Amino acid sequence: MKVLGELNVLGEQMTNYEYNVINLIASDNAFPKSVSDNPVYSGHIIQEGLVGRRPFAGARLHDIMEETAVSIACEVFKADHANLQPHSCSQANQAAYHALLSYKDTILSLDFQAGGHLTHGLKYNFSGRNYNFIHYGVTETGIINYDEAQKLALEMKPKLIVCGSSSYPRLFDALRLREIADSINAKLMFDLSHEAGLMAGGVIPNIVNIADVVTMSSDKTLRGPFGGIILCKKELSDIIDKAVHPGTQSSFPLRKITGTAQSLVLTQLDDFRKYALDVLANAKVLEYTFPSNFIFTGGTDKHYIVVNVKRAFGLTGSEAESRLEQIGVLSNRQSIPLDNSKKMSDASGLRIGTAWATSRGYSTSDFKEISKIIIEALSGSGEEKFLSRLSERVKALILKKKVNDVWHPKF
Ligand code: DSN
Repeated sequence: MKVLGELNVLGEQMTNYEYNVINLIASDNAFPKSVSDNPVYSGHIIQEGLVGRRPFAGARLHDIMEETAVSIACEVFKADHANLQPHSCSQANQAAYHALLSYKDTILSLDFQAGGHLTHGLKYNFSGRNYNFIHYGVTETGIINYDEAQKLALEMKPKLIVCGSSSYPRLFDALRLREIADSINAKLMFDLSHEAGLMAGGVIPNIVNIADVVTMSSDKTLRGPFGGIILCKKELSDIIDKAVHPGTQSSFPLRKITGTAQSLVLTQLDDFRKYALDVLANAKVLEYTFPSNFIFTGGTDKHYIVVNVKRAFGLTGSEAESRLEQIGVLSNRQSIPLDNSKKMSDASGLRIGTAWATSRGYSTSDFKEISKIIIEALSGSGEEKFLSRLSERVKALILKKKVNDVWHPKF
């Protein structure tokens, strides 16, 4: 069939492309070959519903597998309960809201421009349309404005307080947020989509038991197959499970659950801890190379930095992203606080992450070279001749890595 043939060619080109760039998109990662080559379950059976209450026959083993996977997640994150069915962290957030709230209830969350996620109340998203979101932001230094969060909480009495981010590179003060939530008897939810792997690897503090509900991606720093996870307090386990099914989802592939469990087990090995430490060390190289006054919050505690490329290089985030793409480096534009841009295409920030490249074996000395290349690319005029010289330096780094390339792109 002609169309399938074309897709095959495109697929091959895409895989080739993926192996010939350095991917610094902070939400991306490479998938360990040890998992992709040795899945504990490689079948295609789907399942739905809750353990012991399935709508399909043949679920005896599924139930045991899901229970085992859930207990692994609880052990890794020291959580009371886990649900591994959400198709992604966005779906996990949807289910958490469905469990805890009614239509138009008030939620207090971190502003999108300050690093919040689109499922934390952006007006174009289901969250902004179905719930009454109010937002706290950051202070002049870029750090979360907890006093503002407290003031808004007392004034507006939200039913839920959400913290977590897509582009807030600092750890947040989980205990302060707990105190604010308790002062108005609100529930507290953390979206740890980005930092879950760093937490599982023990290189940043585990704040799971401070919240009532925690959501996360299994495919970002956690380095598992694509998907979402919800963790919660014991007393919420029933409403969270029911909010996933039948509340917001129907079936899921069983191998999503087993693949996630397998990845979670790997997070407890020394190798993973080393990877997680290297992710942080590589992000520190980025932090030290860019002048701190151009970095959102002045630095990072996680796996990425957000640079104000408008102030640093006179480029929009989108222009910077596309210039780096030309030399084989992938990153993404990012809005930042006090950014006057109305559209993402005019945003002043650029987010640069280290998880994918660290998984592919790039070390701090490689990141020194990567940082230099990025700064040279963004400082220059963008002339073709100049960029192609930088592109050669990127290629040299990629070739060097191919020698020890044991990672697959995620699937
Ligand atoms: N859009 C993802 C990110 O890049 O952070 C999160 O869903």
